[in-house]
Amino acid sequence: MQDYQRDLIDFALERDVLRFGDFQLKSGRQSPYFFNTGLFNTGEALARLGSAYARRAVEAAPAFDMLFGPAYKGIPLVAATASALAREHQRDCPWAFNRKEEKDHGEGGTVVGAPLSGRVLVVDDVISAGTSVAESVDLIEAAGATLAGVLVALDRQERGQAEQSATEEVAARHGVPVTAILTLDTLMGYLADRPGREDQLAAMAHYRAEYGV
Ligand code: OMP
Repeated sequence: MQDYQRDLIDFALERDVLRFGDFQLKSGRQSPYFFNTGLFNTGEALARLGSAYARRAVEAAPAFDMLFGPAYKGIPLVAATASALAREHQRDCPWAFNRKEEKDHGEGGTVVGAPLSGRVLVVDDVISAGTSVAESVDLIEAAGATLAGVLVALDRQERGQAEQSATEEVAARHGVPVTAILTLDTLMGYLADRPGREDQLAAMAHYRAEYGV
């Protein structure tokens, strides 16, 4: 684990972004932990998160020409990532997001920001069962652009709709990798080094045995 990944987990715990309890996921699964990027809800928190995304994008994402953040949670994430890429990596990358509602006046269309073109890296929050990616792919392909990959803060390393992991399903269906700043493995490795967190670690291991790959 790298320092910036450990720092992000420390910060996620401090801000209650990473919480333990009993949570119903979008997939219907009942999880003992939840990672809510919406709680990085101050300027400082968003800036730190954006730095971690940008670092991971530079370090591990496939080649891309622009960034796209799916509404709603992807919107601040893509803005913060683009900003950090420019400030910290001298890379002035175009970025865009979609609106969920059709607009019939003004600038029209559902995509706001830079026109979708070239290889597009989707910036999203968390991947669990992986159902969210398809909508972004439709928008990108409808514009004649290409999906480069998906960058998320956390890959929960769960099964997708079938037996493969969600990230393997995305790779098989769309032919691109999912890159994550953190994975369930990283979270569990972090907790294993922290005395007093044995119960949380055991609950995660139990969940992984049921829904993991
Ligand atoms: P999938 O479409 O099943 O991959 O679910 C991903 C979405 O679930 C994310 O975009 C979040 O909106 C939400 N989510 C979290 O934010 N954090 C979690 O720890 C788990 C989920 C989830 O519901 O699976």
